Amino acid sequence: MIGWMGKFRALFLLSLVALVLSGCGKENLTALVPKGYGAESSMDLIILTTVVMLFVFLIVMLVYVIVLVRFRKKKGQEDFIPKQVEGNKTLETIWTIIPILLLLVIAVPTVAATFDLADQNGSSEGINIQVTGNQYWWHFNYMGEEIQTSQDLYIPEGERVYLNMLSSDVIHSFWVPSISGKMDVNPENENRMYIEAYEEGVYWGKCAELCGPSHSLMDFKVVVVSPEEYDQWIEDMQNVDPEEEPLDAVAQEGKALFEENSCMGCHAIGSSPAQVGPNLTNFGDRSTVAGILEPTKDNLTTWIMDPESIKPGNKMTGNYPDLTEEEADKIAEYLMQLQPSEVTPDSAGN
Ligand code: HEC
Ligand SMILES: [Cu+2]
Repeated sequence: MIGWMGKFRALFLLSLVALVLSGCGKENLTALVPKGYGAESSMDLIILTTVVMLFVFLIVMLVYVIVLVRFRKKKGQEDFIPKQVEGNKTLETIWTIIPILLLLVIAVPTVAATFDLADQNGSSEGINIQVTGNQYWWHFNYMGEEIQTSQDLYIPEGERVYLNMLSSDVIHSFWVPSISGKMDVNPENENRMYIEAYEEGVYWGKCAELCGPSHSLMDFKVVVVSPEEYDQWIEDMQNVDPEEEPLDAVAQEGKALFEENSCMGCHAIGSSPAQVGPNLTNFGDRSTVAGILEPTKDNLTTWIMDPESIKPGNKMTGNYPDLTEEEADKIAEYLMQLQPSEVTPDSAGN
């Protein structure tokens, strides 16, 4: 038997857990603090449906309490049977019509928002990016710009960016909660959506469809910069010449090792569309290593030596010659020096 103290303690623990867990949301990874058009439109619907549900809950509770109090068995009236309202047409009509009205209140704005978010009218003049989902990383091809990049998606603040999405393997789902709703990324049948961010910053993206052992590590970032910085970034990326990168002596050695150890078989540096692995053109500017680790040289060396320990089941593991720590370190030095632009996640704030 749990006494009232026990019950109280359980309730207290439960409230504590709720309080602590509610702190788990990250500000740049929550649909509840919308920073973009799609997220705002979802938030409006979340508020609307919550208000409707709360309204229904309160009315039902009110009726419930009234019935409990008024029709409870009273002393001396044990045999009293209240008036029976079974088959009352008026009542039945009312409680059929009210839910229909409530559903309409929810359905009309929901359907309107769905059509609005699927609108592709501006796509011919707007920025178009081909998004490719891969186990367990994201590739971005800026159409018409000759720019290929991975993991960090740069977009200008306040502009609609049209995404055309396909997967190279299994079904993934593209989700940047702060900016927009999610969209499945299929191996066939291109899905399209647009995103529009209101505020500069770095927003977290997630794969939202179970796609393999490292699914939960399939993170990416959306880097929202001012329109001027965006143009600057595009120009910097277009002007990259992998052969002309300024590198120090160690990085030069790293570059040679990178070329000797079949890294180039999967990774492109520059605008070539090779896509077995992430494009590394601006790797030194990245907000992460492999989408999830802090962008430090140590983390990068660990990744190069043993990617399996970081992302189980990834497609790099075991597909290149063994490296000594010294070699991995030199390659890491080279990759960290690939910094073609002044416009970076750091310059975009947080
Ligand atoms: C068989 C293809 C293949 C080869 C060969 C290969 N990689 Fe990779 N690499 C990948 C894939 C796939 C990923 C993405 C893994 C993931 O995140 O799931 C990756 C990820 C990376 C990343 C992280 C990229 C990012 O955007 O954060 C780095 C750095 C990297 N590889 C370096 C190397 C180096 C250095 C070599 C050579 C020693 C190499 N790779 C050889 C396929 C390959
Ligand atoms: Cu995925």
